[in-house]
Amino acid sequence: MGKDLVFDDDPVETEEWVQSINSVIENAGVERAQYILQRMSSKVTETGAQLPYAINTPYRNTIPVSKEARMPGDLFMERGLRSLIRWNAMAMVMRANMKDSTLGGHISSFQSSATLYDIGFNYFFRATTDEQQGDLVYIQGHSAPGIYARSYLEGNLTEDQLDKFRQEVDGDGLSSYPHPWLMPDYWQFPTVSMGLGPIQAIYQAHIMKYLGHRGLTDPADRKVWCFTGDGEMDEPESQGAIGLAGREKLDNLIFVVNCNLQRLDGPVRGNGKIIQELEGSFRGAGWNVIKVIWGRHWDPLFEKDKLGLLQQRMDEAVDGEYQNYKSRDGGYTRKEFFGKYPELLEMVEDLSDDAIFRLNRGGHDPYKVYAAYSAATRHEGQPTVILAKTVKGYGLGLAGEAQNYTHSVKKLDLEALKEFRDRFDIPLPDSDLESVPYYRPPEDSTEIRYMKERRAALGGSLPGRKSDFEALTIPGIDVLGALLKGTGEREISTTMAFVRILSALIKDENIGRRIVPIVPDEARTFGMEGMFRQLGIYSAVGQLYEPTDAGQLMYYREDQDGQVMEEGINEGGAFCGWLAAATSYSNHGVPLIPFYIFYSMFGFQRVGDLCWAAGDLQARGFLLGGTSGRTTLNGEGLQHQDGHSHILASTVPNCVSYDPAYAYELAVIIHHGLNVMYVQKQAKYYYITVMNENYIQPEMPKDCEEGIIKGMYLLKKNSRKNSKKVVQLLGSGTILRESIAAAEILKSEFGIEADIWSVTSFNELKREGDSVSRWNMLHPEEEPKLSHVELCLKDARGPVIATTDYMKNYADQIREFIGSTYNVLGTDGFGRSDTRKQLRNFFEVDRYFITVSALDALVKENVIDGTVVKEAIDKFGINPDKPDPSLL
Ligand SMILES: Cc1ncc(C[n+]2csc(CCOP(=O)(O)OP(=O)(O)O)c2C)c(N)n1
Ligand SMILES: [Mg+2]
Repeated sequence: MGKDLVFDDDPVETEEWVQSINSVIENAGVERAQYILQRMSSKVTETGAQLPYAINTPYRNTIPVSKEARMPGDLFMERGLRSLIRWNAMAMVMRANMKDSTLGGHISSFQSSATLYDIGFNYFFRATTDEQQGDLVYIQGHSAPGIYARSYLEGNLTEDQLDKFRQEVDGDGLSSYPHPWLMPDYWQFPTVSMGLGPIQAIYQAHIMKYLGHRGLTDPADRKVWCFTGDGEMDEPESQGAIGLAGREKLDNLIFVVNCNLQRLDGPVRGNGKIIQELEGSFRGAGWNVIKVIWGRHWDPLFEKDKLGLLQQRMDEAVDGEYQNYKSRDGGYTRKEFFGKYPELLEMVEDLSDDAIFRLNRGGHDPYKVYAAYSAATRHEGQPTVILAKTVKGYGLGLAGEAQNYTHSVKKLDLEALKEFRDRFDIPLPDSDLESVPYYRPPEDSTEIRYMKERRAALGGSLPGRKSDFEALTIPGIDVLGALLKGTGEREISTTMAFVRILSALIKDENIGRRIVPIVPDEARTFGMEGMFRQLGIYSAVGQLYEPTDAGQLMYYREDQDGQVMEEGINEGGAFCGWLAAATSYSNHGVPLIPFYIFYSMFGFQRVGDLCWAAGDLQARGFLLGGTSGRTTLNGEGLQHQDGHSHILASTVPNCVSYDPAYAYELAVIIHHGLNVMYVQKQAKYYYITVMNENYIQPEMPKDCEEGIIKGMYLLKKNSRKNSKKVVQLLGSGTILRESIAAAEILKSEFGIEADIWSVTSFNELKREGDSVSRWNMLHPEEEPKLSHVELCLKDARGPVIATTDYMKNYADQIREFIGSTYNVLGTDGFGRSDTRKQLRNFFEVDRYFITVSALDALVKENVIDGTVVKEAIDKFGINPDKPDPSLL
């Protein structure tokens, strides 16, 4: 690294160099100066030296005063309105906690970002109207009170509603954080799980470009704004996809990082500088970086800083010290910051301690923020990140401005309230303060009119979400007719069946173009490479090279209007691409049908929190968990074999999940899902597992569609009337085939008849069953209803044995609805690599274990004697002391 700038052993020589570059700037312009510096730095790097500011610029604003776009509005009016927003935001949190101190809420985060939002709302964020598609704004989750407070002033929320902050159970309360599920006409994006906002915003911008390139929308200069905290930037999701944004040149994307230098517990980078660190990361990823560090009160001091000493002091102070300057007072800052160099002390000798304290940070200066936003919205060819320095708990003064505990402040005592009121000129007398009332100027006041005019000029109020969309025309199931007929002698997997379904749907004239196939570098795994040439892989720049397989039928074709989204090895990102496409009906008014196919092990397990957010977002689309099943994907071993994704899928209330065994089941489910989501417009999304095991796909039996959708249907009735030795075998996924084989063994070896049920979804059976039980409990005097499982098994006899390639819990969920002995076989424990046959024996889900379990169930029901079980165990060569696979 270069020498510390403080120790200059030849200031005269340094000054000569500085003067030379100054004269180049004056005579030939900045670009020429840049060129010369580039040549010089290139020369120096020949020696192997690392240049100090290769990626970072000094700790000052990126936009020089001379280049700042001028904010056109009324500074004082806006400050007044902002102060009211600050007050009301604080009041709503306090009032909720006065009612019940467990309700919680945050005051300090919004106080630090009030100006950042205000400038956006006053000048930049456009709403959707008949004429324009609005901007999409991801709001920092715990700044929600400030957004509600603005809506209140704009007249879109009432005081009653503000008083129901965080009290949602009885109706129109306001949700704690942005949740479209709970406020579907208001919030667009759930952001409060740190990191999910940034990664979603990046893919939102990506999909916006995709839609534009494919001619499905005209994105014009629509923007995606993402507000995030500096602490939040530590989440891998926050920065994990910034490379994609740079590479894809997403100039429709603007990040605003609220750098208040603090997170929940304390400083984000006490010993360093978060802004400099983020500058390096984002610039390295190809972003346009705009630092907004200092407010305009510093400008005259910079003017005086001929020697660069002020800059040097700014560069050397660390964030922990910057936090101290704001947590204490101007006298402290004079001594500790300026006091380090006598020249700097002299520079501020005319300033009072108060004036020093008021030397503002960039993120609190409307002019500086406006200039940054203006530059960001005009910047082409790169995404922009604005790194705005602020103070956490700005204005809280006594109550904890810039203190380490600031994040958790939920109330102000009377003294602090008075101080806050005075600082922001809120027209409330002392006598009113105790109850912390809201304050809204009269409807016809100049303030309210000003505020409304600003929004009217931008198309109306925000936030606002559109729930409705024009239903799609879904073709009849006959387009999937080939899948319903079975494959004759040919053995194929359900994955292959899925690819056929997808190909058939893509050919449909109504919905074909709206289908978005998404893969995370796994298309070949799923046999989808044919789509590369047929549909093209989306690339914003087309294809700048000839692919090595150009001569082949299924070559790797990239295209600007390619339909397939090949997102690389990035399940989180690919999922967010799916999410953006799955919510396009709301954000673009264009319903899309995204199919995201991935290794099922790397879905819910990997990006579960995003799957939860997808429910909140009311995403519509299909997730396909490929190569699923703990024993069906065999050779890949422990980290690949999924025996639990269905259990995780069941935790998302509006995710409908299926584990089909046969191609026709898959076809029926997908076709039904299309109708549910895009015709009936139910807010659901689908998770379906598909397998890589090849077998003959049979023709669809008659009248089973309803059962397939409900989760269970009778595949084959083998039991005869009056026979006593009968069992019911339930199987799902490929393991259904083991149940079928077990039925044959039971019949031929033990004279036992087994009816076979294909269970397409234990999750759906459980949901429906619970809902029926609940109804029965609450309607004790009415005829009890029967769940689907009960209805199916009403006339069936004998014990029930369920087997799946998932954990036992998956099938065990329906125990309550089974009237007889219920044995469950599943694949609990860590997977390992081996043949399918070996694995199914290891996990005890093969035909022999199903047979043993069926016999055991008949013993429990006193139909046969225990010796028969022993006989079977011996016959199948099962070691009764075999270790328990769930413990290995
Ligand atoms: C994934 C996740 N982890 C933890 C939290 C809890 N949490 C909420 S806000 C916060 C601190 C946020 O700090 P920062 O991002 O700097 O935002 P600021 O409030 O300072 O603007 C934390 C840890 C969360 N909401 N999500
Ligand atoms: Mg912070």
